[in-house]
Amino acid sequence: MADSVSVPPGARLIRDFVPEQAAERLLAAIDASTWCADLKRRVQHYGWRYDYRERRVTEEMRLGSLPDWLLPAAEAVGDLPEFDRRPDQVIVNEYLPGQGISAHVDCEPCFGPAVASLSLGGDVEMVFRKRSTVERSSVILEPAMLLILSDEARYNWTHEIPARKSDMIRGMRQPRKRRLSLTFRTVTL
Ligand SMILES: O=C(O)CCC(=O)C(=O)O
Repeated sequence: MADSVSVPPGARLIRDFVPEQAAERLLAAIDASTWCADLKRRVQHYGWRYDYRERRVTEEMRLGSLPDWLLPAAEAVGDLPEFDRRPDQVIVNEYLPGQGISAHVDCEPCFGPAVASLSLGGDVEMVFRKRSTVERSSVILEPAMLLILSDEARYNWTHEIPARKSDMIRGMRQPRKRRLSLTFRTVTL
């Protein structure tokens, strides 16, 4: 159940991080790009490829600069106090109803001390669990909302999106819609 905004220490939410037109431009650019379908959900990697199985990024995995259409959002993320520079790696995740992402902490040696996720499309519940305890919290991620994970939330809590077809939102069970997330990271090699 996730009716209240409850995020772990070190996590921060920014509503309306991108204006509607910018969100539409991002969606159009993503939908015009090539998807990788190796996982249960489709993804696009920019800047650097990430190896999910080995949990690593190496020099050979550099893809190049971020595309122009990602730069305004990457600049804005890089200007946040949690970030020490502009992100140079972005993974776009597509979640269709019933799809999610299992509990994880973003690769610690691969990426810098802050990661951010911009939501587009439908609402979804994200669940946080404190490692080695039973503490849990959750939040509904809304379109155009940016979630930033730093400090405790980045290292001591897992985050996940349960793979289901609906979520409880403001007391009502709501069917999921297609959701996209753009996840911004700094590669630390
Ligand atoms: O979809 C999201 O907002 C989070 C994605 C995520 O946790 C990841 O790509 O590692």
